[in-house]
Amino acid sequence: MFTMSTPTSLIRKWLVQEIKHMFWTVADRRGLGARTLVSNSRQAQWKSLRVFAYFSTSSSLCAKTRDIQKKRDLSEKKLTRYFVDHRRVRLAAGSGGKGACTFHSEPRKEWGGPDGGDGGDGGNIVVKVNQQVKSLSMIAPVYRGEAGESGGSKNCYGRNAATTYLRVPVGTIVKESGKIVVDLSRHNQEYVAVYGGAGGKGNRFFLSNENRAPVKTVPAEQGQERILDLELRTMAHAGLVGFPNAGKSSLLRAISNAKPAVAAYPFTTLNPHVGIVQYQDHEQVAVADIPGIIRGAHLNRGLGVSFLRHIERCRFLLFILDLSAPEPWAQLQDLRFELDQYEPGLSRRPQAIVANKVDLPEAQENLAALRAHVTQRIIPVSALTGQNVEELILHLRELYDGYLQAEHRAGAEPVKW
Ligand SMILES: Nc1nc2c(ncn2[C@@H]2O[C@H](COP(=O)(O)OP(=O)(O)OP(=O)(O)O)[C@@H](O)[C@H]2O)c(=O)[nH]1
Ligand SMILES: [Mg+2]
Repeated sequence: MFTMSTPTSLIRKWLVQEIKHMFWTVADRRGLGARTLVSNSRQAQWKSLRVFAYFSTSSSLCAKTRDIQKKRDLSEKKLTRYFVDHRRVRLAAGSGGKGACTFHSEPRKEWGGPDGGDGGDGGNIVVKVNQQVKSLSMIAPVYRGEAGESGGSKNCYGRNAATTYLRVPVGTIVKESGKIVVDLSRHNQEYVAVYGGAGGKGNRFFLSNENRAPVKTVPAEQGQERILDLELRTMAHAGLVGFPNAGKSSLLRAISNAKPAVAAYPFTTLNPHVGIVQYQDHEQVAVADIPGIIRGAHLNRGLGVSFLRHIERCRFLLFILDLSAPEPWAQLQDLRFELDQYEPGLSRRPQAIVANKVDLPEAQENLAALRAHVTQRIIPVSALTGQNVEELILHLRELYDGYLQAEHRAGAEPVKW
């Protein structure tokens, strides 16, 4: 007898058959015959497991593909393409929306009066700090803010335009005509660079007892325009300064997790690198490694002194001297001279003198000569073998603690990582 449930059961049957058919087709395409699934032999059981491996994501057979692939480090040359520390931008904020001039009219209300709404304000352009951003390479040369919406009839006001954000790294300085306008040194800090134009007024705005049918509107304002220079000055507590090949990058590798390139030729480092030195009490000291400086760098010899802008913010300096070179004290004098040429007084910041490559045979003699010429404390280390690096790390902490105390005394908030 024909019952009501027959069509439903037929559809269910048909669906089950279709799914089975699809399953066997996939298994066959993968080269695994359907026989392998129904056979009782041990080998066939193993093969059937392999079939299920295609559909199971938790199987141990899939584990190999689940490994997170580590990105390869960028070479120093490629990094220069991505690391941009200066950009000139033209900013034009959005103009306001027009005010409307309309009159209300409907059956039995022919003289409904003025009902033109105001226009919306133009969008501002805001420079905002984001600590995820590491360079100014994503900054375009021109930015235009959104325009405000025009007003409409029936007292409809135009919408205000959204703000345009320029995301910049921590430590960006905004300059206009060579003068510093703002120093953006905190995460999420904002600077409204240009203001959008105010929206125009519709004729409803001018309705008064004296004038019941105004036709006057106020035109919208244009947005502000400015040309600004964005300059990145790397933020770190300590800066490594030294001649090329002195071992700055090797030392940063030895004391932190940073991996700047190390090689036996001068000017290996072309971009600043920041490494973090971790202490047991969870304090962290940021150390910046910059390209090497040579005698006459302020006359644009070598890579010049423009890189010194990256250690301008550093609270203390580490002078790295190469003990394998004769007269290492001459390196110290040259470095101090070049720093002062860039910014007078820069070489008098709290500092430590680090004599590197103490593992080399000629180093002991040069170290004794250096001690005879320099009265300040000298920390002999070997970045290659790790010899005496602890003393440097402890001294770095002393300098950091001194910086914290000085900031607290001045009532300022110290920069922390
Ligand atoms: N024997 C010895 N060699 C070292 C030591 N530290 C660095 N070197 C070697 O010195 C060479 C230069 O080292 P880098 O760390 O690239 O020097 P750098 O100061 O960063 O050089 P630039 O980036 O060119 O300014 C490399 O061949 C290092 O292996 C050390 O303590 N002992
Ligand atoms: Mg280097």
